This record gives sequence, structure tokens and C-alpha cells, in this order.
Amino acid sequence: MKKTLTKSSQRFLSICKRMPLFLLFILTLLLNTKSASAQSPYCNSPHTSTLACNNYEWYVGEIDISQGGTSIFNKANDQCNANVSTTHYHLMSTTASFDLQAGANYTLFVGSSGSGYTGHRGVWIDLNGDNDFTDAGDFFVNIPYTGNGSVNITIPCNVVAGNTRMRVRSRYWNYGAYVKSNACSSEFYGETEDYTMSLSKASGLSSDFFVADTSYLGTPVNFVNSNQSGYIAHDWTIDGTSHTTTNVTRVFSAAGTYSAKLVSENCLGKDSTTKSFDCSSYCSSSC
Ligand SMILES: [Ca+2]
Ligand SMILES: [Ca+2]
Ligand SMILES: [Ca+2]
Repeated sequence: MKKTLTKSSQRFLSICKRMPLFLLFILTLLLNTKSASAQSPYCNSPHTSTLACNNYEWYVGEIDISQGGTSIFNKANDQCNANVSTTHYHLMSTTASFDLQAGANYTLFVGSSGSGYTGHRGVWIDLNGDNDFTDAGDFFVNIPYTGNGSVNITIPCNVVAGNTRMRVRSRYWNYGAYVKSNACSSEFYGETEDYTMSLSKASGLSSDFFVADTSYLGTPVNFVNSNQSGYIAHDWTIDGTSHTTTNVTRVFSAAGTYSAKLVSENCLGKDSTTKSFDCSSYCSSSC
């Protein structure tokens, strides 16, 4: 005898038939939610204005990191490359785009278009690589923007080597300077850019430099450091005069044998090297 399904049974069977589609919908929703949090596992850093972040120039523009006048990382002014749908957040690189060394000094520049609107730039680096910017050692600096500006930064010795994250945020002047706890705060105007970068630590300590065995009076003598980067400080003593630059150029006015000492310091300590060289009267090719 043929059974007739009740209305409630028919409704139940209908729901069961649609269940795979329903589960697919939930799964799609979850995946979309995950991709919207692209900075995971780092915290969100939203800017809630519905305006494009370049409306008043409060975007993150050019970034340059240099050491001793040589740029080691540069991103041209890209204005607002995040947008409203991503709450003005943009992960700039998923692979390490530059390396900073423990104990080294750098010049950090974060620019904008130079419009009349002033603002602040906050920069954080997760120095211990544990996916947050809140530890006592994590790096933070605020760069007030009243024109283009730069700051000098030092990477401390107690970093964790390996890939990590740098975060750069901008916001309108009236909202005040960024403070360290603002790495994940909800802002109104502005933009956030994240960079995958790496940190490294010195594996050795060795002071050394090159100077020609013989130089000539009145002619520049170059003392070229064997360690052009990665050191905290260099302390030269050349003929009794101190210098603290990486390399030194001197001109001597008296013939004789001179001494040059270089003490170099990195996170492992200090090491010194002393060399002597002769300075002679100029000798033409005819002698
Ligand atoms: Ca930008
Ligand atoms: Ca951290
Ligand atoms: Ca932590």
C-alpha cells in the first residue's frame, strides 16, 4: 500500500535535499571571512572612513630604509593602494622584502604627497616574531608628518632572527600621535600597510679594514672598513685622531710611518685591529 507523506515530512525531506547547498553556502561564507582578514595571524588594523584614503592624502606613501646613506629598501609613493572594502588595510608582501640586522642603525623615511594636510605615521616591528606588536622589545616609532620626514632607528640586540612583520599606519593630525598600543586600533582616516621582512643577528665579530701599505703626501688616503653594515659602532684612531664613521679618508702632510686602529662593535661585543702604513713624499713615474 502506497504511503502518503504528510506536509511536514515533505518539508523535512526538502530541507534535507538542500542541506549540501546550505553547507556549501556556510563554507563559502567562512572562507570569505578568512580572506577578508588577510593579515592573519596579526591583528586587524581597520580605518573605518568610507572615503578613499587618498582623499585628504592620509595614506602611506614612499617608504625608504637606508644605512649609511645607502638605501636597502624603497617603495615608491603608491598613494592609497588599500581601499574601503579592506578597511584600508593592505599586506604589501608575503615574502621577506628586506632584512634588518640586530644592533644596526637605519634611517627610516615614511613620506606622503606633501599636500597641506598634516598627519602622523606609526611604524611597528614584531621583533620577537610572535605575531603581535605588544612586547616590551617590539619596535615602535611615531613620525609626525608636516612635510616629508625621517627618523633614525636602532634595532636592538635581543631580536628573534627570521621572518617577521613591519606595520606602517597613517592618520590625520587631529587624531593625535600614534602610541605603541595603536598597532591594532580602529582608526577613521588613513591607511595601513604590512610588510613581511626578516631580522638577522651577527654570526661573528671581526674588526678589519684596508689601507694601502704606502701612500703619498697631500693625496687622500682611504681607510675602507671590511664591515660596511651590521655593526653598532666603529671607533677609529688614526695618527691620534678619532673618527666614528664606517670609512675614513685622511690627507697627511708629513712623511713617516703611521698607525691606524679600528674598534668595531656588534651585538657579540668589540674587536680591534691595528695596522701601520707609510706615507712618502710624492714620487713621479720618473723616479
Ligand atoms: Ca599606500
Ligand atoms: Ca611581538
Ligand atoms: Ca607577544
